[in-house]
Amino acid sequence: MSVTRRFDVTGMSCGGCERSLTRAVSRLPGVSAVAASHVDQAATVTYDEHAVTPETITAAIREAGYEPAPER
Ligand SMILES: [Cu+2]
Repeated sequence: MSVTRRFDVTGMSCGGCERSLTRAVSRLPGVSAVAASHVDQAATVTYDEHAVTPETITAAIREAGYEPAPER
């Protein structure tokens, strides 16, 4: 089943950051949509919760060079 979840992310400062984060997260199997906003300091991700976990998504965000907020 597909879920949409908002991840708080710090460190994005422009559209280029939004694109690189979007590219990094979109690459993950099970992710169907990503909308990153440096203004909101957040990324909204739609994913299949049986194919990918929030932990994997936050790891991809961190690998891309941005800082995801801790899981709540
Ligand atoms: Cu940037």
